[in-house]
Amino acid sequence: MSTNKYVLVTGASSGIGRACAVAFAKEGYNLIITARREERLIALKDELENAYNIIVLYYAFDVRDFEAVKDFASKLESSSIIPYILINNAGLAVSRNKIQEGIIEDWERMIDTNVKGLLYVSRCILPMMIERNAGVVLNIGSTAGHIIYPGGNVYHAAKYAVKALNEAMNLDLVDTDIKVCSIDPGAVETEFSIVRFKGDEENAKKVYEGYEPLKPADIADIAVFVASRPAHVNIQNIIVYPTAQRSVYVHRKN
Ligand code: NDP
Ligand code: 8X3
Repeated sequence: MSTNKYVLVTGASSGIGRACAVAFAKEGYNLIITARREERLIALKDELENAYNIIVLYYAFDVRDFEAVKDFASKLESSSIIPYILINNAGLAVSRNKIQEGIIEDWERMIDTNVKGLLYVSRCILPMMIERNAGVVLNIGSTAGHIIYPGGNVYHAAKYAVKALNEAMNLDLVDTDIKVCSIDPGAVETEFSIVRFKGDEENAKKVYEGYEPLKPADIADIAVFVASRPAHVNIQNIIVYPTAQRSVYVHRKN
């Protein structure tokens, strides 16, 4: 049965964001799903509305485009739709070059999406949530925001920034009832590595060989758990690795 509350998920067309949409739909939440690939959003809307008898709104835009984000937020506002849960998930890594060999465009995609995109969406949506004085922000950070591996440089910088922004958001919202948590996974098998290796599926597959990585649904379970704690309980950070990964070390069989 619908809770009448809306969950806004950025990056809902794939991976962790898609799994979060499915998990919250199962809990009876209505959804606002966003990403750039509109056809995937439409297919997800159809699937979830049919399966769970909820309302799913979709908006296709690029989180790097502040005008598009503003326009999206004002459409919600003019329909009096205020997200109860905001999942800042849209993000990516591009390449694993050393800094001295880095590609500027890749750096800009990572910083603009993971850091500025998260800020743009938060800047436009938080005022509505503050006015209602309720809700939960889930920032999808990464273990890459806690420890560095070779070639990760700018992706790490972006995810360290997400860690900083999560802490800052907690402080900035201390006089509200809005809770803020960064969920920081290690390796999750999604399209992440295909994007990182620019469509090279063979190389992407190797990232997850010889051990059992996390699944997107594992992260979505955690998101539902964090969001469903009592009002006075604010889990501010969760770090989760596959059992075969400790820190940057992955134990692969064979
Ligand atoms: P996927 O590539 O499967 O999904 C990424 C999602 O982000 C897609 O829905 C994509 O949609 C969206 N997205 C990317 N760029 C933009 C943009 N400019 N504007 C709007 N949406 C965008 O990867 P994951 O599910 O793995 O990644 C989700 C988050 O989880 C990211 O923040 C990532 O850093 C983080 N993470 C991932 C881990 C992993 O091992 N997979 C581990 C730790 C954290 P579209 O292309 O349609 O716009
Ligand atoms: C994505 C996972 O292992 O590249 O944040 O840091 S990893």
